[in-house]
Amino acid sequence: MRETYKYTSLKIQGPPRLLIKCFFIIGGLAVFGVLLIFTYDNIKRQRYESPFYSKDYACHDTITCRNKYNSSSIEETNDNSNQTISNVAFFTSLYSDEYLKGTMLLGYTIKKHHPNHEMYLIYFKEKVSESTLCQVRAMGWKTKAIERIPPPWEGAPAIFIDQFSKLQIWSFVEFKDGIIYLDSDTIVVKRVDQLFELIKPSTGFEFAAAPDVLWGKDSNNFNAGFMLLKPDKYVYAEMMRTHKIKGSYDIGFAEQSFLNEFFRYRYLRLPETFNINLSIMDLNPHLWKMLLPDMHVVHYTEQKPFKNPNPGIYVEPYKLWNSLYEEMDKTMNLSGIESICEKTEQ
Ligand SMILES: [Mn+2]
Repeated sequence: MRETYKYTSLKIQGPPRLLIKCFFIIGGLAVFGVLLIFTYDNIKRQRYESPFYSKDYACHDTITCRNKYNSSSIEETNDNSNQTISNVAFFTSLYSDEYLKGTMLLGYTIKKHHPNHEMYLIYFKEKVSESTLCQVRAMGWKTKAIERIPPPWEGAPAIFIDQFSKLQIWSFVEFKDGIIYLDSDTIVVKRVDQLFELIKPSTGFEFAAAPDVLWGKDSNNFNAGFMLLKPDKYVYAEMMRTHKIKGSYDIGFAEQSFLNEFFRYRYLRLPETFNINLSIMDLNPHLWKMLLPDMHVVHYTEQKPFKNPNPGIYVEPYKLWNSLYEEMDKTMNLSGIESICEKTEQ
């Protein structure tokens, strides 16, 4: 009898235990899932609660910023006004002598495709030597000393700590029809000045950039190494105010994160061929060959040929850079420029 009892009690008690276990496991998973959705939802919502879209409205273009700053001086410009070449310019930045070679080649490739455009280089007086300035001027860069804009709070990686300074380009309002900004680790392989058409007043656009490729993946953010922009003092004033709002963007990517938040709903997305990021090679080396005929600008993000001569996986991009550098050397006599400039410094 006892044994039968044991047997039956086990039989009765077994399945409920299993059910209870299952109930707890499923219940646990459900709670975890809900928490996950809740967290994700909160992260997502934070973006819309960002100060950039709050009641303390941040303006993002010439019209809204002029209204915000209560200016009555809204000039009517129309597309028939002659866009002279002096109203537009190319810009780059040089924050240390280390990037001299990059700046020289960028200048050479801009001039090769745009012989009549002006080129400006922004730099820090305390960080760039006279010899370097002399050499970039010989390449055709007009030099403009600027003040450094430091990262507004802690956390910007060392390689990006000077990058907020490039925001000053928005203050150069003499180039009212537009500026094309390029990092000094880029080269131009096809003309890009047709882009100025995209920001004529009738289009309603004032800012354009190409998507970033991050760790071999396409990104929702644009890359700030190539930008088409319209300088404006009110937009600039708003940038100077909003970039200091702590926590409103990821300081880890410095000015690029800030600009992405600032222009998130207003930027014109350019094809990636206007900013071919070296990291497409991590994604798929075949892409390089496929995109080569369409490339306008190549951006040596991950590895700079002028800092690291070993190409690693970037054989094709390095070939391109080196062949253009040789071409420049033959045309410009770089060692001649260098020796003249070194004399100037003494
Ligand atoms: Mn760069």
